[in-house]
Amino acid sequence: MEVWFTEEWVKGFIIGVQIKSVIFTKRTKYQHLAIYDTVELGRILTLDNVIQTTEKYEYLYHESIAHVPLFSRENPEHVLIIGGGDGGTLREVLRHPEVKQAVMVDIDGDVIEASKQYLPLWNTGFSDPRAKVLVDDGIKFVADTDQKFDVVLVDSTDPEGPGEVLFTPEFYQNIARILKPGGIMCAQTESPLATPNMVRDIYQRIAKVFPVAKLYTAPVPSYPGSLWSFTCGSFEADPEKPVREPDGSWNLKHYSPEVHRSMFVLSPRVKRDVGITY
Ligand code: AG3
Repeated sequence: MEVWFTEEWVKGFIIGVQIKSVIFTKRTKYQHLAIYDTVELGRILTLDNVIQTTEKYEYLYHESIAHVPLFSRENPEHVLIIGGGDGGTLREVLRHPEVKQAVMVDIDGDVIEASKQYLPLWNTGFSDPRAKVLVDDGIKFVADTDQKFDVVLVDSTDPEGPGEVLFTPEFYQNIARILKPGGIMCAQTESPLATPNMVRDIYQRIAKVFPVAKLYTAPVPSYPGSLWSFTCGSFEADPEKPVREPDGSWNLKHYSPEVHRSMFVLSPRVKRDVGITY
């Protein structure tokens, strides 16, 4: 018998992935967590029945969320990741030798533990001595910390459920407060093709707090619309222009300086839907 995991991208449109086996499930304090092995996408992690990450396509998302803001900064020594419990973003951040410390704050310790155990591919970051992994509320962390960061990444779930608070103006204001001069933040901001109004709302909130707010996209075939967006916010740093580049030994699969610049090229439809005027 074939077993399929399905996710509704928008009302009336679902996508499915055929399951080989159930590796782990748990109702955590915050959400329903599952890890499956699948026929086509390798291992996948879902939260509340929403696909968060897949072995086949995780590099598209993680290289995009991490390297665009990090390569826009000359010397990114201190990096904060809010969310990102599966460890993929942490892994990409720690590729940069300039990074002295990467603090990752995820509210759900069960996601971190299950990812460490069942997603070995994602996990090279957790054992790095520069990684400081905290199980804590990201909202509280950014409101309370005295530390300042070169780069802040928001690798959250969708703005429904536990992730909702990570899309509020207060949260973005606190991120602005903890950025070093010339620092930059970058958040995952949903799909401009599947849920354009949601992207517009989030983008406009970020643009109210940060004088420079720039949206870019990457293909992620396992997420709604299969085109995903990220938004960088800063006071002066320009996220469109890489100031450093990876060398061949990094073996990146999506990111390159050319791709970096191309990600900021948006179609007329996306610009119109999101209300982008630059
Ligand atoms: N965080 C963003 C996933 C959003 C997916 N949404 C969806 N499938 N509706 C991914 C976490 C990876 N580190």
